[in-house]
Amino acid sequence: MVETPGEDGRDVLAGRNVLARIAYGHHGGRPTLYRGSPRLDVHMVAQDATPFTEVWVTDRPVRCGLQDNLVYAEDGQHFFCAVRVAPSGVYRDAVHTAYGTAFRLAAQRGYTELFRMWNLVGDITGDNAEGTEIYQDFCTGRARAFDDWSDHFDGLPAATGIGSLGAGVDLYFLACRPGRATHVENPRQTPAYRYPDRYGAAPPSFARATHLTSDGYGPSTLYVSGTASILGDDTVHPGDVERQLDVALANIETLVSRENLREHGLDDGYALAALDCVKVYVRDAEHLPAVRAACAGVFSDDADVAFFNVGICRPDLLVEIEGICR
Ligand code: 3EB
Repeated sequence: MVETPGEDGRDVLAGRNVLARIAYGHHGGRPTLYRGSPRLDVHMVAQDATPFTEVWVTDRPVRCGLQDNLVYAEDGQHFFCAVRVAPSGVYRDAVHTAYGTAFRLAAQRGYTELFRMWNLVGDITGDNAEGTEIYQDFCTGRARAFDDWSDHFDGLPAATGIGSLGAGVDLYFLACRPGRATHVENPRQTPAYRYPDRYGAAPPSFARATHLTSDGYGPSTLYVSGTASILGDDTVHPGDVERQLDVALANIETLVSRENLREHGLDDGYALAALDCVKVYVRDAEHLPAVRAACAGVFSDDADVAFFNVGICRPDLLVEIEGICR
């Protein structure tokens, strides 16, 4: 469902319709409608690095809408929504409202199965105006929205919570009709929603992965959340990017394995080499060459792998990885 477009920016890629575009580039901005689909520009790439556009496509006709800082699109089976939360001294109320508005729209239209979310947070480990870490401030607002809507949505979906180069928060997510999603945890890691409160007043609202059964067109798919060097709830190997990368990869390997998916009632199972649409987030630019080299030996030559030099949600985490198995 993800592709990298050509330069012509047409609405239809290889005969398919665009559900949404997310431009990982040199600047951010309000979400817009562009040639009949939502478009979100996120400031995730420094001036000297190459931008990258993520495109969600579908064979079904797409309808879309724009209201204030929110865009959405639907194809009858899938729902995409993006919201920009403007830079602010304190984020929890604005994030609560942004997620609440988006959840209401998804629920009203019958897309009650959330399956993948991204949260791009400016100055993620910096302090807000009250001296609380911005990531923790964000998590509080998000948790309140999930709490409000827990009767409408079943469980927490796969997610990424990562730094951006801009200010403010960009969030986007995908949902579908009920009955297709299974949320997956990792035996090597404490579920994030059960992290102890020393990591923040409200725990992060996400699952380690979400499995989506086929809608009758494409294959079934496993969406792997942002995964870092965390065992239980502890960061391991602070200061050592290569060992952190090994732990993150081992976490994903266990997460996507047949053995773990069977524990969740699923038939599938994947190897690391099946991971595609990979995003690798690296905190320190000096670590990029080593991380790129190590990843080249792990992911398939056919996989799309994008690298980003951005903040990560704990100051001691140096690298984080997400992807999709089909
Ligand atoms: C972690 O495992 C690392 O807040 O949505 C990974 C994926 C992380 C998603 C989120 C945070 C989020 O806790 C950080």
